[in-house]
Amino acid sequence: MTEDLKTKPDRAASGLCTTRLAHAFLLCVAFLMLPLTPAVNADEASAIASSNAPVCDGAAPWPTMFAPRSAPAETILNITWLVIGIVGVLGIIVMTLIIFSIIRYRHKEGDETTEPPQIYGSNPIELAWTLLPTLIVFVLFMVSARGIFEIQKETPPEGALEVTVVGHRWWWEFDYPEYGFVTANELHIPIGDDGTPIPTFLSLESADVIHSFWVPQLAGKTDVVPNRDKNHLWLQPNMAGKYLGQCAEYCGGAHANMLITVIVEPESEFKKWVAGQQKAAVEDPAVAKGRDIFERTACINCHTIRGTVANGTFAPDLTHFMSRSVLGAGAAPNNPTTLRQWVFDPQTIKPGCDMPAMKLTNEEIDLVCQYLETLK
Ligand code: HEC
Ligand SMILES: [Cu+2]
Repeated sequence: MTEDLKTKPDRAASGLCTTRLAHAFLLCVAFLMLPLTPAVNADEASAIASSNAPVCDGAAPWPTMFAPRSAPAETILNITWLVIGIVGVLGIIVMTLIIFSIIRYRHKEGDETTEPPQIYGSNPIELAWTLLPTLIVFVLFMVSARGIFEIQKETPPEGALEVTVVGHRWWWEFDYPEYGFVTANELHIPIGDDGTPIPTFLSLESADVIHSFWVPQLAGKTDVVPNRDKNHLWLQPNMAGKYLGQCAEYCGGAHANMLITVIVEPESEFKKWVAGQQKAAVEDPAVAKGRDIFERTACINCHTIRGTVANGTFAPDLTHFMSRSVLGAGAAPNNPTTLRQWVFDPQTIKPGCDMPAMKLTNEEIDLVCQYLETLK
């Protein structure tokens, strides 16, 4: 049998050799495209930043990694394009060869008895298509490794703002140790008034299960893991804006409503925001009744309002609750209607969340809401 076939290698050799050669040739082309991928460096990032005054809003209407506005996110996108480019070209080559082979070598009328020629390897070609893919994998490995070294920083960059992020089921706590306050769900970070990028260094931990902090326009995903050393993430936005993110690790019932809002704002505005957050809660005598109800109810076991008896840490700090644009980690916009609905029964806005309906009377709800609305 084999003898038979070996005697007629002509057609096979010519046909398959051309495809193999074509394969090898196209791999070379793909490989040569590698240097065309732009390298990333900090100068470029700041050049982009200074050409875009921070007043312009860099935020996309939905979370996307294809419109990076921060140094680490740019690095990630560049690597992504490189990988997509290489596997795309390889995919096209493979599909073309498959389609070509299907058509060219399909069964022919009157050819029932002969077996197709059996080919045995050619050393140079075997070598080529072993070495080239190895080389491509090596290049991808090196580029990714360089990216990882660039992105991962265990210590804060020079002049960075430091914030501790604590993932909770199902909301985010943001601690600003330098400034001595805690807030939730809306992270404020600065960019220079003239657009110069300012780094922010996040330390991430969890109060319960594994969550993942992901604001795709600003940086890659970083898991927050309970009972373990903190993970770190560094951001260096080059455009102001309100960026959206999402918990990216399934963490239970209300996971889909565990959103992140990052407000990148000019340093002068950021400083004003910080000063506002540092103050104790507003004490407006006009809403004393509502505050009374709040302070006599279990609210204070879960929530903190600085300057009152409420010092719970299980739930979001409400000291300056009205300075946030979102309610329940982005489950709803924060306005008097949604707030009233929330205090009546949070489960109607964020099913599965860890705040129970507090069973207050309508009058009590109105008074508590009037109080909460003064917490600017
Ligand atoms: C058993 C603990 C618990 C009690 C009691 C409780 N809450 Fe909450 N509350 C939570 C949790 C947990 C959240 C966060 C829910 C989420 O986003 O998943 C929350 C969220 C809120 C929010 C939205 C905060 C934000 O930044 O989005 C408000 C407002 C609020 N609670 C008001 C109240 C009031 C008023 C009371 C008392 C009438 C009360 N809570 C009682 C646990 C509690
Ligand atoms: Cu989560």
